[in-house]
Amino acid sequence: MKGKRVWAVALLGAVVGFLVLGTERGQAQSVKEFLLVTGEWQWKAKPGEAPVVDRDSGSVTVMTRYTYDPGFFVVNKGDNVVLKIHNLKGDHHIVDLPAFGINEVKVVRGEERTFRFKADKAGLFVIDCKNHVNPKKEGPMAAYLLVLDR
Ligand SMILES: [Cu+2]
Repeated sequence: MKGKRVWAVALLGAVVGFLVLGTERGQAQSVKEFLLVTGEWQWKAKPGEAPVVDRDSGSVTVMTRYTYDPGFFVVNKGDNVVLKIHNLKGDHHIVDLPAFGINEVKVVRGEERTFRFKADKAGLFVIDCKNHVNPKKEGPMAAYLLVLDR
């Protein structure tokens, strides 16, 4: 009788251990997929309307900025990230996220590019566009990836 109880406890332990390890393994292989689109924002003065002050160019009657949308997303360290970037606005953008091996990849209007990487380090990372780097170039154009350490 005592021997059967030991085997039952051992079997229960094995099942619990399998479930816990299986769950952890499942989390480690989590895939997070995001679709970012490029956006274009423009302000244009109507007749008689006062100009606005651009921080670099001074008074202007037209101002354009490019963005990634969404501009912020969060994953866990260890996640496999699938990042799709669809250029809906703008002639081309140059996507740059060197921390995860994306180095100045051109995405032309209408094109959707898919990038895959493992978020193997925690921190806040900038997805830059190297075409729209400052206000004179209708930027900065950036999205932010927060990788949580767990
Ligand atoms: Cu851009």
